[in-house]
Amino acid sequence: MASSGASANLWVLLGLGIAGVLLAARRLRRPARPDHGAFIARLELLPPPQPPPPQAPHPLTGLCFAIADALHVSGYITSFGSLEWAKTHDADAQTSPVVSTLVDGGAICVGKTVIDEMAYSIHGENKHFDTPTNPAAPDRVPGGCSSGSAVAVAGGMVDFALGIDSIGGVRIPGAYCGVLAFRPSHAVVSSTGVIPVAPSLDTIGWFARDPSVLRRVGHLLLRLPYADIRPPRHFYVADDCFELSKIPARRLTQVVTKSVEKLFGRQVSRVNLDKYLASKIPSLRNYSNGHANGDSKSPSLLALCNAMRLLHKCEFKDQHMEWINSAKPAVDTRIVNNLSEDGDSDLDVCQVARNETRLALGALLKDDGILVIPTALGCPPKLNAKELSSESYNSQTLCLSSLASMSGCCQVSIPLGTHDKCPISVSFIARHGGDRFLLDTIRTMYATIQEQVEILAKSNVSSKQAMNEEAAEAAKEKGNAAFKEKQWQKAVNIYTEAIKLNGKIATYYSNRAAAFLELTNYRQAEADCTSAIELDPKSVKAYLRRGTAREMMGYYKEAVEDFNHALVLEPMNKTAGVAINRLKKLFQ
Ligand SMILES: *[C@@H]1O[C@H](CO)[C@@H](O)[C@H](O)[C@H]1NC(C)=O
Ligand SMILES: *[C@@H]1O[C@H](CO)[C@@H](O)[C@H](O)[C@H]1NC(C)=O
Ligand SMILES: *[C@@H]1O[C@H](CO)[C@@H](O)[C@H](O)[C@H]1NC(C)=O
Ligand SMILES: *[C@@H]1O[C@H](CO)[C@@H](O)[C@H](O)[C@H]1NC(C)=O
Ligand SMILES: CC(=O)N[C@H]1CO[C@H](CO)[C@@H](O)[C@@H]1O
Repeated sequence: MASSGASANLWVLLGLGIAGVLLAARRLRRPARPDHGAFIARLELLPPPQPPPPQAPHPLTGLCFAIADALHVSGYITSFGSLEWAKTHDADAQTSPVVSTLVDGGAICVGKTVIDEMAYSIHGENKHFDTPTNPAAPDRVPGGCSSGSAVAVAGGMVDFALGIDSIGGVRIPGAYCGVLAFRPSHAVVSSTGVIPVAPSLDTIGWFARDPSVLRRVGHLLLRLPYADIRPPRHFYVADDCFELSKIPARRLTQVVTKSVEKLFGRQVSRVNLDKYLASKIPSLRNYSNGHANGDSKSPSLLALCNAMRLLHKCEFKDQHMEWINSAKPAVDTRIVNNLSEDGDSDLDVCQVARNETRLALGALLKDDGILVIPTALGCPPKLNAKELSSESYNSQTLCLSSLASMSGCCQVSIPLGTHDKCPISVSFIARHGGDRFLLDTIRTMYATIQEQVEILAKSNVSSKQAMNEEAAEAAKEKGNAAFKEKQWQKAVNIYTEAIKLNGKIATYYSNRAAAFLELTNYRQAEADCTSAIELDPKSVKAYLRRGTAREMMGYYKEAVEDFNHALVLEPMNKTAGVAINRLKKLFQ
């Protein structure tokens, strides 16, 4: 009994020690926050009772959702991502109609989520409320402005969430957090009861993990009657846009190409979008000049992006400059500085460009076409990275998002698994008004796309292996050449490379053993031969070489066994026979 008491004490001590280690490890990490810091306020808006049968239950029954804190809820102060804004505004009297529509449709609204300060940026960082943690890549930004909504969906806290998207505010956090993100056509979803950012670009978008949920929410918000699903007929992959991406283009496009082939039996078409737009948006022909990156490879896209940024800035100023002036020290200096840059001279050109862009994409896509582009440049930047404030990161990211923002077309960002451990995605764009077609297309294609992501991930592993095997064979040839030139040490080094690339080939070990024999390193030679024999028990050379190594080290008995084994495998081998005779004489 005494001993069992002692061992119980030991277990307690061990347990304490492990707990101590765990505590220490936890302290090193960022303190865990409830809900990844996605929420600003928790609330509960409950749906009305179900209608009595035989009427159908509410369409969103069983789903819960969150809203970006730019949408009003009666009785709550909307913070607009800024403590100062919250301090200087009263609680709202009216709930935004989009929110009421969803609640009336059967979904429960559970909270308001963090957005970038005044919904101005695309990064997802917020000093007032702290940056929500990206569940898919905790050391990277979640993307903005609707960061908290994307995080709430990615972290599984809600089924879907609303965000606002002017210059990418739903699409970018969707891409960075690895969830589906939908930006509807401009002005098809009511933005009443939502704080405006830049009205000619503003949309209310939504996030979901499940394409059916994405579509059900869409049907309600877009007030779509149910109708037959129309299959897409044309997919246009914008090759030049994929060149902007830092992810290998094939990793993104192959999944789409294969899925389209499998589901619709069609090939995708390739377009150079920049060239196409150059001919279709004459108003912007000179617009990329005189701006930063005027020598860009994508002058039309850059012009479009510059036009979008100008509209965004000017309209934002119209909405909020007065308040900013009254609250200045409490507003992020980066916002204030950006707003004080250049004049508003080209605003008319930008307005015309919006119309031209919508016409251009409408003419390309018609009723049944999908444009395929990357949603973002690549991995989300690391938290606090310098990249976030670099002009090239911002302008290239916004080039991609300006297509839908400027044309008013609808866009969905689709997660495509991970690359270098961070989420990556691709986007589908349909013409303005093609929202239902786009949502149907995603629901039809989503499972196949994810299947192809899996297949690609596997084939990539095997192709990596194949590449290593090839490289190992090439190294062996080089090793043999060095051996022929009697460069023993060099040969050893190169065979070592080959073994590192592919450790499963007996010849590499056996050849290195030959070089070790020349270097009179018998112990290594013996070890390599043993490895070679384990991999290939019929390697006569390995037995002969090990026999030689053992003979040189004075292990005659073992040496004879090796030579005998070689003779069994190759009865006529003179080298083996001669060696056995030599050793037998030694014994006599
Ligand atoms: C673009 O610039 C060229 C010469 O620099 C000029 O002739 C042309 O009118 C300009 N186009 C527009 C649309 O401003
Ligand atoms: C853009 O198009 C709309 C309708 O198609 C029209 O009312 C508006 O005047 C156009 N704006 C410009 C700047 O051309
Ligand atoms: C994995 O896939 C990517 C994208 O298709 C490609 O660029 C890369 O070379 C592949 N890796 C290997 C080892 O084949
Ligand atoms: C003995 O076998 C080895 C390995 O197969 C071979 O390289 C060598 O030429 C053979 N020697 C003779 C004399 O047959
Ligand atoms: C969001 C935005 O426009 N940010 C810009 C603010 O100004 C700096 C300096 O000009 C730019 O680098 C940012 O991209």
